[in-house]
Amino acid sequence: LSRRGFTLGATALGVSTFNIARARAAEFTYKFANNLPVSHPLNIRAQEAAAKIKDETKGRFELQIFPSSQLGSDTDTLGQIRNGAVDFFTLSGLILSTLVPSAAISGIGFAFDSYDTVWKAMDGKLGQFVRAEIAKSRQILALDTVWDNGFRQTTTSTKPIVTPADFDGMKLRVPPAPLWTSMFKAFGSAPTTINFNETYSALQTKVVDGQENPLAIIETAKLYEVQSFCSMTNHMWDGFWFLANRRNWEALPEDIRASITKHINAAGLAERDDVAKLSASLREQLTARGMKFNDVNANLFRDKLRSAGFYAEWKGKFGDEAWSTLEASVGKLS
Ligand code: X2X
Repeated sequence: LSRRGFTLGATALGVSTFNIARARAAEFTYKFANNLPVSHPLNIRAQEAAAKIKDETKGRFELQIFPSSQLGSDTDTLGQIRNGAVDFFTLSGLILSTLVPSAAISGIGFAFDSYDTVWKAMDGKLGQFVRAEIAKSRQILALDTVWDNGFRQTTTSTKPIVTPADFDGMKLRVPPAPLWTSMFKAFGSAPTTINFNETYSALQTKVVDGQENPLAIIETAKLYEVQSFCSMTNHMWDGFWFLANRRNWEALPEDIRASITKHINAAGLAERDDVAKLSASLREQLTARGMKFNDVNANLFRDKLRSAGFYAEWKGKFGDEAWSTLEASVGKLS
């Protein structure tokens, strides 16, 4: 790790055109990559945390934030956090499951009926279980606070999803993770995996007719510009693990690690509140932008998953330990 020398060298070459802030180089400059727009609460709270950490470490540590998949798609960035080219990365447990299979467990369809149940599980035994599995990878580790993405809703450019039959044959974008593809096949749709950074253009060019994401993303990523209907399917909860490259994390002095841990975890809790507030208020705002909303009977969709064998299949894939840890938090699932 020659990051320290590199940073000082780069600044020394900057001479007088650089502003004063740049003139005092941080001892450690670490990269945090994520897939969300700067206006999403995840980036707003991460920026606040970065400022607090810089302050508390007296400028020794600088967290450089790269929003909007600037360093690559989620699939690319997962490679970069593993090899240390990226230091921090927020990633859905479902996409992380391509490296740590049990990390997808929180995405089982209709597992959580409320945020209360989500945070009891993710801040409790289920979260501990997955965090330990992530640590076994040796390459990456997860900080304590899981950040919120939200309960996912379905948008389309063609027609609302009212009953499961409306999914029949529909071309939908899903994120690159086996659980997503499996779930949307079970609903009867024709899912295509597309990374988030290519989702807007896939919708715009009608490569796919729809997608599913929480309201905070539909708003901040401006998906309402290319989608007409929003069906409140609430088919799964999704959150972000705040991942660190282990080698780079362990290269930091203890006091800097403590400062990052404190401020990032607190920022994650604040972000949860922000997203919960947005998910309560955005329906009105997105309606004003022209989206047509409808509610669904979730039982019909859960029954469809059940009769397609979705729960039985994934119970077998995750195995008894993961499945019973989930059921201990949310009740019997299948
Ligand atoms: O890719 C998505 O749809 C997103 C932004 O919700 C995730 O990161 C899983």
